[in-house]
Amino acid sequence: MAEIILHQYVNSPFSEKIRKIFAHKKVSWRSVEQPVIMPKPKLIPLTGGYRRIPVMQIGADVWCDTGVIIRKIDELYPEPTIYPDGTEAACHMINLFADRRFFFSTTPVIFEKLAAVIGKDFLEDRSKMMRGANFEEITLLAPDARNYVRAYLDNLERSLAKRPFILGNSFSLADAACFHCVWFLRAEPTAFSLAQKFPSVMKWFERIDAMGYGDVKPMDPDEALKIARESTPATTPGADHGDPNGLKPGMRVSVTPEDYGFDPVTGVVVTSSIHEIAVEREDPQLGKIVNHFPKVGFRISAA
Ligand SMILES: N[C@@H](CCC(=O)N[C@@H](CS)C(=O)NCC(=O)O)C(=O)O
Repeated sequence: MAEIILHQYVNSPFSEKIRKIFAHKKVSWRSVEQPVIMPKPKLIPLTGGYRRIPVMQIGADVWCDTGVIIRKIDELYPEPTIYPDGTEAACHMINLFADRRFFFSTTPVIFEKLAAVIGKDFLEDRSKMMRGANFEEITLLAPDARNYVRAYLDNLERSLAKRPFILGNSFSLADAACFHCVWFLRAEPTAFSLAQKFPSVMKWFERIDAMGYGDVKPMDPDEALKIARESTPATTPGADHGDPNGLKPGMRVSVTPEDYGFDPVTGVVVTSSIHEIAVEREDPQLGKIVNHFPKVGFRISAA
């Protein structure tokens, strides 16, 4: 198999979730540092428009969104599991909660202080990405967000006082998912002080922080593009015979995030399942690329 490449940046919380799964499964991977704001000229040819981070590449196959990245890593490296003791359903529900509620409660708390120093370019980029939302006004949300973050941390504290990990004695996807939110709080000292009031959360945080990132070596973005150009997508065609909307291989569709970063990716369906859709595109620089997306959280429409 071609190498696993993660397109990411150091300060990206969603990448941190994936880095911890790499650590748990002792995966060897390559890290390509991508820009924090648009333009991303060495990412977009791989994704066909999708701008969010992280993105995982293996040859000419590219996985967009951690929802589908996690499932691919787990398919390649099932052991050690990220779903100990039959906790797969609980893990995915907690993962969704962490991405959609916990993470979005941490951002106003952090940016209340950081907005003044972070630079106009970043704020403008994120306001555009959120379409309509004014990222500079995020500080107005901070008081309520602080209440939410404390409540989520208190829920964690109550479990972690009794056991080392969120779902029991072993690390799981639930830990990686909630860890990335607390890790993001550490970007700003007063935000992190909310978490520091919870002793068992802090012990858990330090334990996961110490896990490292697996066996990682940096890669130049041009090398990743060359690998994509010289590879052929490895995805085999397949159909989801139970698809409730009649989606079939060969259909031309656009796939767009439902929440932010509304850049559609258009291609021909190669395969689909309950959890994933994969579309093939012809990229002018790279040739054939297959992009994989989770079905949860994305809008699929005929193109
Ligand atoms: N649902 C996405 C969310 C990814 C996300 O929001 N990532 C942040 C960085 S941690 C992002 O893309 N921010 C905008 C950017 O980097 O351009 C996932 O699970 O991958």
